[in-house]
Amino acid sequence: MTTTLKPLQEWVDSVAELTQPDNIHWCDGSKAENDRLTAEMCANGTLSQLNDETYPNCYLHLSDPSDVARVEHLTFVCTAAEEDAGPNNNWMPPKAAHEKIDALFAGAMQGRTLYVVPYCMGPIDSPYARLGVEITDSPYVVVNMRLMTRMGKAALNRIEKEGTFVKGLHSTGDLDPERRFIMHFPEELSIKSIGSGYGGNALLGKKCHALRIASYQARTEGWLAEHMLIVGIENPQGETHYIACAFPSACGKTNLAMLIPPETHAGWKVWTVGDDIAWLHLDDDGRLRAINPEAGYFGVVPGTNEKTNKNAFDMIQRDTIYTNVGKTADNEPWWEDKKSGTPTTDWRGQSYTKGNGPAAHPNSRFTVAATNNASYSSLAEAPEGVPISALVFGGRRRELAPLVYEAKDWNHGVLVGAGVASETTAANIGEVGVVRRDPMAMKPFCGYNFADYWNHWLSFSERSDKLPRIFHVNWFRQDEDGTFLWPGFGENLRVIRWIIDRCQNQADARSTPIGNLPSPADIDTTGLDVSAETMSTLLSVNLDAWREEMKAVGEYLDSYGERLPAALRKEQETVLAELQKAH
Ligand code: GTP
Ligand code: SPV
Ligand code: MN
Repeated sequence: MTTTLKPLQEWVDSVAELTQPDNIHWCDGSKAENDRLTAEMCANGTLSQLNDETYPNCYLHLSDPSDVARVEHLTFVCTAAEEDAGPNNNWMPPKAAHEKIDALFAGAMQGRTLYVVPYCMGPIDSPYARLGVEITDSPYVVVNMRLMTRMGKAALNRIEKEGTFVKGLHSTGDLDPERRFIMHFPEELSIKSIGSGYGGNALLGKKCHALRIASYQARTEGWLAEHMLIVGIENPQGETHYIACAFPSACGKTNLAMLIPPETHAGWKVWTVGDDIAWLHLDDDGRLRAINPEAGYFGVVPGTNEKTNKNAFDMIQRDTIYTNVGKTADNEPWWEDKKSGTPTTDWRGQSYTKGNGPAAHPNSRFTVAATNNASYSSLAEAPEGVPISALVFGGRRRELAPLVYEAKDWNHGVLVGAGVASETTAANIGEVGVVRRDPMAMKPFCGYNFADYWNHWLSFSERSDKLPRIFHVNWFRQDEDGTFLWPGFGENLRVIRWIIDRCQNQADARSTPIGNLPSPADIDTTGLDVSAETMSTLLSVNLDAWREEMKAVGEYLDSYGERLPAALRKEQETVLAELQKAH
């Protein structure tokens, strides 16, 4: 296979000249191709097959111990003007960036095969879908891209018809963190990544294309590319409402996207459209519609069990690539909180001993096709997407942020999103558990200046009067002993119900300076072991603490300087003034 599209052929030729591979293979996405690559990787140790009786068609990949998460400090947005990348991104001038990274690509594929991976982000027949081609020297990336995107022949056909595609060049290089860079050139619709084989750094369709490059395109074209799950909530009357939720990495998107309703909620159903990324467009009627650009899940493994996330637990019993989990003596995958089995080997491939760190890396991941998920929505492949009733922001905060509150209107909702703060997680290399600002859960993923991004968000209120309402949730409040106050997981449906009822003007709320909150009686806690006192803690607003928070949000916004939209600063001033008045 090659291509009739001249610019694509020329690009592949020029990359081959630079990187000097032994072979070039154009991926067609077939099962036969996948089987051959999998067999080759099993033979050379890149993959090992897990217990085929209990985990049919499941494989384990152990990555280099230095290469287990995204690397925000090595991720760059290279726009011509530094201001366009903004204070939220690392920046390098495009010319210098190309020179630096091309020097690392020179000869990098010697002794390896160069794979050309055409892919489509979004349903293949959707007008909202976008195309890309990833060149990689990693067969592990190829088999992951086959699960995560619509990859192969059909994508190439559409690329040849449209002529436009995002160029992504990837090599695992020598895995030396000193020679690892993830670079984005939004003005050229291109990505260059070297030195890592890990998910977000290497599966270029995901964070690099579908968020960083796409967010940049979305701004000029009038849509949004967001770090959001998309889920349909069906009530016992058979009505389904779709919501999209932005939570930072490892803060509960996959879990919420496929939650199992609690036993007290007979007749409720949950339908997964997406678990990580949403592309949102205004339709002709002014309604916001969402598609999931992905075709699979690259999800956090630890913590997944029959109680917390049964749909995920079941779907990863077969056809799954595990990355950096432990193993049992029976050659089954094992991770912390799996609740069954005993680990004998850890994620480094060494024999497991208690007290010597976890068996599974905290950011170990599963890769699995969305069609394996029992709650996969019948509208997940709809070319026109699903209509969104509510947008929900969230963070992981042991203090301060209530269980749920509703923004007063769209512009206030943009402030709520811009002010999101969350404790850092193992999804990025770096310190874990430190509260930082993560606006709209997009801090690591916005491909341009956050000031311009907020301006773009604000502009939607002038374009439509049918926008979804905006909310903020926090499943992660803790008491002094570090125990979670809210049971979370499936029980989160109780909070989602209030959100949907609010959207239909069917639920009460009390107005506070930070937004509208339910009273404890407005959340159905039937059958739940949460005391009235805890509920009132979860649903209270600490005015003193919030005054400090709102001042900090103001300082944060000011750090964006002249480009900061005045309307956003005004929202912050209004909330702060109300907090001061309430004092
Ligand atoms: P990325 O894939 O990194 O974008 O993460 P995500 O937002 O999809 O996070 P995920 O759903 O995988 O959850 C990450 C971790 O948070 C897992 O260990 C979950 O078990 C845990 N978690 C998810 N939801 C809840 C909840 O409601 N309460 C508590 N306490 N923990 C949760
Ligand atoms: C995240 O870190 O938000 C992820 C995993 O979803 S990765 O694809 O590595 O970005
Ligand atoms: Mn994510």
